[in-house]
Amino acid sequence: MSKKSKKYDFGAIEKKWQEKWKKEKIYEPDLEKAERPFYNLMMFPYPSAEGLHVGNMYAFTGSDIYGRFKRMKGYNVFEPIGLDGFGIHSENYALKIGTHPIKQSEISEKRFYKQLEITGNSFAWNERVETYKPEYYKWTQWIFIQMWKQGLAHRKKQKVNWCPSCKTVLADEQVEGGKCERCGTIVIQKELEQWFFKITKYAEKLLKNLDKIDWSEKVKIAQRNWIGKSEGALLKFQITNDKLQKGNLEIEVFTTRPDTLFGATYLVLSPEHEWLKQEISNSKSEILNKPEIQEYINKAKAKKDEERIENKEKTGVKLEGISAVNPANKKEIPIFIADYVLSGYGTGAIMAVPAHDERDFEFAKKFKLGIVPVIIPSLYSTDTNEENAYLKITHSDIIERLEKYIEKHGPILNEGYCIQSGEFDRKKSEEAKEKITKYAGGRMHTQYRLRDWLVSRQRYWGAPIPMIYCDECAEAGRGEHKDMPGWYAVPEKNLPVELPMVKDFRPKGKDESPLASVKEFYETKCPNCGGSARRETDVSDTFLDSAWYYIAYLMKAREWKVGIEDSSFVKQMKKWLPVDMYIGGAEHSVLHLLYSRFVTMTLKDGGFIDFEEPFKLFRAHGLLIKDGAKISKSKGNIVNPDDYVKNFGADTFRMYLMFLAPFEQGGDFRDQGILGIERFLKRIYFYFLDYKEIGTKPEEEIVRLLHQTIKKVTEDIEALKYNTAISQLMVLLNGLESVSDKNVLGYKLGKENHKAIIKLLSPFAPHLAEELWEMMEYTDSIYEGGWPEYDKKIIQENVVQFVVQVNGKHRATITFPKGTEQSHVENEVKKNNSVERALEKKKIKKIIFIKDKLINFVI
Ligand code: ANZ
Ligand code: ZN
Repeated sequence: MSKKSKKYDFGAIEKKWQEKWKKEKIYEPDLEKAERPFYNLMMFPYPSAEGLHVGNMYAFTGSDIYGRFKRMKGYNVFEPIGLDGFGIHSENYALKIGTHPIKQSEISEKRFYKQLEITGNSFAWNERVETYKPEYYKWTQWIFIQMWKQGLAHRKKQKVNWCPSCKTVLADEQVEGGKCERCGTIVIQKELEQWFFKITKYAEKLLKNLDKIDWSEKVKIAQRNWIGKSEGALLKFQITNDKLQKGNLEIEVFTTRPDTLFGATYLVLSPEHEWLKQEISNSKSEILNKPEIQEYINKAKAKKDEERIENKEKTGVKLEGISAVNPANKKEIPIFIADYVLSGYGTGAIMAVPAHDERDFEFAKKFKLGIVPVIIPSLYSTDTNEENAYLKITHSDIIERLEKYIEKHGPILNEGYCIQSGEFDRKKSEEAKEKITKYAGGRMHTQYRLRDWLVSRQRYWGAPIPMIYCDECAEAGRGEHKDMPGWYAVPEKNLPVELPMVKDFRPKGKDESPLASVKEFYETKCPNCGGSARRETDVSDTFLDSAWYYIAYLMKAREWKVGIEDSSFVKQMKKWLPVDMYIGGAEHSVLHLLYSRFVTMTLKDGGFIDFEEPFKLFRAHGLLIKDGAKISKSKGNIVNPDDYVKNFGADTFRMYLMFLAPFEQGGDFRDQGILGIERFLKRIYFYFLDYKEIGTKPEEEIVRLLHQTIKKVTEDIEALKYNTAISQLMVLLNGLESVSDKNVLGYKLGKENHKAIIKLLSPFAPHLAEELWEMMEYTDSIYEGGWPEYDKKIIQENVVQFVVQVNGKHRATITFPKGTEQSHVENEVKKNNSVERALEKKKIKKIIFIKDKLINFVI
């Protein structure tokens, strides 16, 4: 029977190898003994019952290719998988379809793992973890307690984001463009007491360490922006009127431009400013227009921050009856409240410098307030001598010109030189910052935009926060932290605090969790006095679950028998952590990726681990697009990977996804493209099926192509440019098939070279590669003997380095194929910049050409 009649039966091939991999546990490294550990991690998925979508598969495949490549290179690769099933996402889904989340999570889990099995990833299946299992969240709770012990967990009352649909508070990071990240409902503000983690204490470290880690630049930028470091000053302005005694009342502002203080012509408070609140309720207040102010405050409340910042039409109300004193020039200036000043940033009050700030300028124009320029950009001077130039610009008509300029073009935002600033005139604004701050009795201050992480949720489906509140101890002023009387952590030996089975798990919307109506749950004993006490009934944000999962996989490997604090676990963590390669979505830049870094830093400071950055290398993959939109349910362009795997095979589908574009860029999903990859894999299959060993010496040309391919595929995988690695494999196959005597020449490559070809293919199409290896009756394993190496000499053999001279002087060295004609060399080298410059467009008198070596232009 002719072999040709055989078909590429991917279904049978893939099933066969998946079973074999599972049975032989070849993707389970020995976590204790591994000599070359490589932790290859893909971002924790949070599937609901909708299961794996093509976006997950895209991410996982890209990560798996990298892991397989490292494995072939001789590393002991650990590539675990699990799922983050706690949280609003899963809970909302359970609510929607009317099953209990405990039950729904079982269904989703089964379905998800089953789907994953057919994708052919080299997962370490034994170490699967799920965040909603008590053995897992025991440690989530333990981490909460460490935060508490380190003084990083605290309760405070403040305006927080509230999703009216999910009926819970949300962290700043979970609000996207004013909407709930989970359900898309517009988020409102509520004043509530909540649990926070003091991530702000780590702002500087989170920022600085970014320079030390190798991460996708766009993610670093997003984190830098989110942390939002501003260097400036805190300045105090006295409040005054005829009756008020000077010096009693002060309002502090934060400014990044203390150099402009002499130009501050009014003060603005945010409508939520604390002092204002007191004044409104103070019957002896000097403010004369309280009702008008109260009305403005009420209106501002309803507006979201974004709206307030972006609003072109500035609004505000002047505080009648009082004014402030500019601490630099002692001039009295008016005070306003306006919603363009936010309460959550800086001190919630600003000094307004309309000549140099856009928003202040708009406001000043509308309310007809003074605009005093105090900075002049150096570009105004025409004289190169700074002193002379300065003399000219301080001339009064220049100030007039400056005022006119600002009137016409708006504020001058750049730094420059101080003018109209008393003794600071002539100083560079950069230098003046500190000096003016000191002069005005202020202090330099660094401000971060980052706010503390709100971690409590009024929901059911999460890890209960392991805290206990005792009324009696509170009244007596007892507690584990002075500033939080009555609060005690659950003793660690009593962990986990199990989430009880509660029939009615729906969020109530009464600012509390459904657990708050479950007596059996919340009634407990005070760890301090033994009296009756109440458990915290909020659960923690699911992002706390996923902040430490990279450690959980290693704990699961020890069957949860060791804890993070166990000395016997330290060795294992040292060996495997931090993670060597992490791949995931950039949409988690300020969620998971920031939280995870923070939690890791606190574990380091707690003395449990010896690194402070969890992921040495992080690469963000791109997004899959279909019909011009990101693939998502709301866009109605969902692609179910199961169908494609069934119809085309996992190998084809994997390779197709990776062929779309560079992995970090994402790609445009189109059905037609799959057929091309399917054909390609078929051709490879039949190429090997027809293989006959021929004893003659391999053709130089085809060996070179192979070595060029090894080089390209190796470098491209390293750079996650899987698409061009795949196209190079296509070029290789074309070469193998198209050399003159199709059925002979390619095969002349010999056994070792053919092994190399299969290995190059294996990260992309792992099942087919194994099948070919077996078909060829190679007796060693495909994983032995390492990744193919290329020979530099073979690649370069037919190229030469041409020395290019102009009048005998070396100008460039340029590579050409051996034997290139003079005319071609001449044309090409003239395009080189330094050669072109040396020739100066002059007439060439003579050309000396030495074949494969040198070209010299005489001009
Ligand atoms: C005076 C000034 C003069 C300012 C000037 C800017 C330019 P970043 O870089 O974002 O930190 N500001 C301070 N607190 C604010 C708040 N709660 N709401 C709205 N705006 C606030 O910006 C800091 C600058 O934003 C501060 O410096 C302040 O305006 C304003 F020529 O003070 B500046
Ligand atoms: Zn007590």
